[in-house]
Amino acid sequence: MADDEEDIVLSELDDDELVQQMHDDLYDGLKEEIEEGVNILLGRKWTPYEVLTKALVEGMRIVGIDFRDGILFVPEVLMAANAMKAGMFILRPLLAETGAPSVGKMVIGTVKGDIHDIGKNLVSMMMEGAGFEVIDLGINNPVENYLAAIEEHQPDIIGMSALLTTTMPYMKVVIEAMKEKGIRDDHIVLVGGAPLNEAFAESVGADAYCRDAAVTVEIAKEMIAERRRSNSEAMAN
Ligand code: B1M
Repeated sequence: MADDEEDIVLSELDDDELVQQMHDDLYDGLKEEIEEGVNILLGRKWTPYEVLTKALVEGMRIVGIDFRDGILFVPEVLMAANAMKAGMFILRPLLAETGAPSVGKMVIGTVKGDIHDIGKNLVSMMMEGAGFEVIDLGINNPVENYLAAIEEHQPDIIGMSALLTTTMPYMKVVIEAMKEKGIRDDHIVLVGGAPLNEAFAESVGADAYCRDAAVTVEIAKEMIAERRRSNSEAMAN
């Protein structure tokens, strides 16, 4: 590390410089610096959502490009992911601090064979922030975990995440199992993850593909409202 880099005092940087530095620190997997940067931006009255998207998610996007291009390898990306999670840990309660009554319940998990969880965690955080109750099943979930959680929690929404082209087909396994049990139409099924798209979501029988966490919240709210409208119409008739 160059001497001038050692001397950087995060709190003395202006907002743009600090965000740029946080992208570099995320890239280098510097957990404590990310925590410090997040706290400084919050202290400067940035909203938790701005900190999340501009400093953390954008930084991780850059990491992703260099991972794809073979410039970064798994251990480095793991360190970046840990630094990102440390930042998210600070933001989570702030994003969830709406105090709104639950607008619906979602069970979410990353599918079997897949251990990527940053995107899923972001979705959970944003959904909680929007007033949803979220039951997070974590990573590497076989179909049995989804079915057990559906039975236990009776959620409005089942969310599935997959980041690998090899694991995304597993979403169909879960949806088919729901069909076999006759419970598919009792729940809204939302899917997401970088390699997915709308055509894929349709092909596996999901209700919608969610491009990112903010879109997930919008779609979830719309679909729950629609479902409640048609249920009350059905009861009235
Ligand atoms: Co992995 N990895 N990785 N990785 N990794 C990718 C996905 C990859 C695209 C990198 C690349 O080559 N460019 C590539 C997949 C290629 C492919 O399948 N076509 C890849 C690979 C190959 C692998 C390994 C196989 C590498 C190896 O071992 N040789 C291995 C697989 C392990 C496994 O799962 N079995 C592996 C391992 C890892 C790490 C452990 C090192 C680490 C994960 C750490 C963790 O998650 N705790 C890691 C990471 C960090 C990545 C990248 C760099 C970043 C993923 C991420 O966190 N993005 C990723 C490259 C990339 O995606 N550009 C890559 C940030 C996050 C905010 O975005 O996850 O897309 P994302 O989530 C978004 C949306 O997609 C959406 O909303 C989120 C928030 O806006 N969304 C949902 C996601 N899930 C949703 C669920 C919903 C709704 C929306 O439900 C309703």
